[in-house]
Amino acid sequence: MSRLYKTGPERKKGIWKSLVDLALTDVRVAAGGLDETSLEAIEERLLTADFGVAATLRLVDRAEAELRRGKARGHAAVVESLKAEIAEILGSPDDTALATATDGPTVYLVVGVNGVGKTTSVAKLAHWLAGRGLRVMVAAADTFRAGAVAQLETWAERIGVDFLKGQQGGDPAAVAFDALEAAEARGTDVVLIDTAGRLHTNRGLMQELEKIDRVVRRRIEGAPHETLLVLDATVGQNAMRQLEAFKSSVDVSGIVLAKMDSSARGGIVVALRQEHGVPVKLVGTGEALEDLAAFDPAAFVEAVFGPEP
Ligand SMILES: Nc1nc2c(ncn2[C@@H]2O[C@H](COP(=O)(O)OP(=O)(O)OP(=O)(O)O)[C@@H](O)[C@H]2O)c(=O)[nH]1
Ligand SMILES: [Mg+2]
Repeated sequence: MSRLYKTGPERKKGIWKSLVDLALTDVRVAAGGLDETSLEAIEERLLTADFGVAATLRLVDRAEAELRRGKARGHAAVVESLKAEIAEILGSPDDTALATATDGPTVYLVVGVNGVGKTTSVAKLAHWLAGRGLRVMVAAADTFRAGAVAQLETWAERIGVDFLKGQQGGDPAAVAFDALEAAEARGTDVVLIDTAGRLHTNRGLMQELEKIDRVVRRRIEGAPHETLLVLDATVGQNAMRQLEAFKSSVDVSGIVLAKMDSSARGGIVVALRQEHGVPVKLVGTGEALEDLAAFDPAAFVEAVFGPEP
């Protein structure tokens, strides 16, 4: 499925295609005249698409208010009002742009539970940034899983970016520290720190992450400029719990929603923002280096209910 998304605009639209299919049917049902039944249908579809309870209620309330304003306001008006409400939840495009340092290296710390796509996302992001002419370094602060360092090193070689590693089983905070030292010395533009997968319920590993974060903060003022939580788009509402838990340890500034190519439920983007105020900034759409897109709120809003009937 990942091969579906090949080029620019088509690829962008493609990311949210399945979500469109889901919501479209019900709003079309509503075209003949929105009533309680169609409101319920919209509610059900939003929940199925992972918008979450809070955002769903907010959206259905808005649709209901539109409905009360008069029968003349038909399907198109309801869709427009829902779009406006979603746009309001998602906020301005500035919120979804990656922050950069004003001086010295920009540092992104990449975190998340096991197997969600952290290392792949680091590689994709490094590839993207390097393609824009930036000098990039990837740091393997996953000293825990055997093979993790080699995995990142292989990507770094392929992309042609700087790579820094520590000792297997060593202190990941020390790797992060060394990476920042090296980045400053070499004039690196962006440092991407890949961390080990950790279950948010494992207190010891969460404390280790807090230490990495502390070391980065002390070493470079303003860093990390982004703490990116990678979430697997296929896990549904469990993503909310992961965000909640990581937020209590580190200052999660943005989300990389990986594996969106395998999920039909992109509403999680809205749920995460509505319930935790954290924006999705990047979307992973496959296993290849090119399969990463900047999250575009306007494109998302346009795609959710599909083209005008
Ligand atoms: N389809 C799809 N697969 C992905 C995507 N991102 C990552 N993967 C795959 O998911 C698997 C795990 O990816 P990794 O990047 O190793 O995940 P990780 O979070 O670094 O894993 P740990 O370091 O073990 O916690 C790999 O097989 C990746 O190819 C994506 O956007 N789409
Ligand atoms: Mg990894």
